[in-house]
Amino acid sequence: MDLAAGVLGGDRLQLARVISYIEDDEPAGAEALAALYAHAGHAYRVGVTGPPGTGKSTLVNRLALHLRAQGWGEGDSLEGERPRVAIVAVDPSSPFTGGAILGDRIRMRDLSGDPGIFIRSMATRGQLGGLARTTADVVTALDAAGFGVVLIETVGAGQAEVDIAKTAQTTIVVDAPGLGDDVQANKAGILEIADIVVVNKTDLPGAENTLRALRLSLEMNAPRAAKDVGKDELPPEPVWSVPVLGTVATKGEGVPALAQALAQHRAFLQSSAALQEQERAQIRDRLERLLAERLLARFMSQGNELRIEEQLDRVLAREITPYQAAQALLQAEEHLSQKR
Ligand SMILES: Nc1nc2c(ncn2[C@@H]2O[C@H](COP(=O)(O)OP(=O)(O)OP(=O)(O)O)[C@@H](O)[C@H]2O)c(=O)[nH]1
Ligand SMILES: [Mg+2]
Repeated sequence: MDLAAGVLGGDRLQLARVISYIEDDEPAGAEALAALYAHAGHAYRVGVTGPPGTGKSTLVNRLALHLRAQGWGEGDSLEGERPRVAIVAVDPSSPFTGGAILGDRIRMRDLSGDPGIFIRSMATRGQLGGLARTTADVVTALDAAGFGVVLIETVGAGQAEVDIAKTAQTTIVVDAPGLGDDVQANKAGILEIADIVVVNKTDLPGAENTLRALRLSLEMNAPRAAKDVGKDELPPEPVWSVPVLGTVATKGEGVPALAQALAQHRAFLQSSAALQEQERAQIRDRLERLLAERLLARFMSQGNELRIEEQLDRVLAREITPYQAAQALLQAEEHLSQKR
């Protein structure tokens, strides 16, 4: 049984199996990935993130339905294309309960039966760093399986979301009115990763305020405007100005406009060199993480566990700083490897 061939041939069961192997860190997962990697790189990867409960799952659900039924919308190069859509819901905050699971059930009801849609939800197993890596691998498998769009939903507003968003080409940050200042997306700093901002639940009171506040913070943090670029310099790079869109996901309102904004952002990426640069930066980031992980694992396996404990004791006693401890450990390691 060749798993990779099954995935490439459109076998959903084999695809689900490969994803499970990837999640469980089974060698069969790595083996399938190695065979699938060359076939990936065609999907449009879209991250959807934001504070809990803002309606991300509902929105993703509607967006998937819209793309399947109507495609991207008018006025762009992607017009008429009705992509197959894969949804990956990642829930770093709550392994057992929470929105990903609930959202999944709603999706099952609305989206099941369409072979052009594939849904997978993933809960935390182990570290968040591991989750970001697993997500990237799952997305690769879906990409190789021929899904034209992969929507990656993450809950929350922390580093895990930022890391997972690094897998995406376009990142949508979903906010909602009435969350209170402490959870508002702009306060949490995730606006920085947004290519498109959505204020969902605009049927609720306070929507206008939220829209206005977000537009204002984006304006203040906007990259230098074209007018600031010196006249003698090279022509200015095209600048993407982040749109702030209102939606009512439960009714599908604003979803066509969101699909169009996505198509526009993708066209923007393709027209500039941004897409290739982004791809290279994302792969570099992954490579460095893997290297760091493996170097640390190797370091640990060479009997350094005890030495680390010793250094830890000294740092705890404030005899040395963590920097000095790391330095001492590296020196001991170099000394040993010279003797080996
Ligand atoms: N009034 C209103 N309610 C909405 C809208 N969109 C979603 N909801 C409701 O908001 C609640 C949360 O929706 P979800 O789609 O699960 O939100 P989420 O952001 O995926 O939630 P987590 O994954 O738990 O962070 C549900 O009860 C939805 O029915 C909307 O546009 N207006
Ligand atoms: Mg959700």
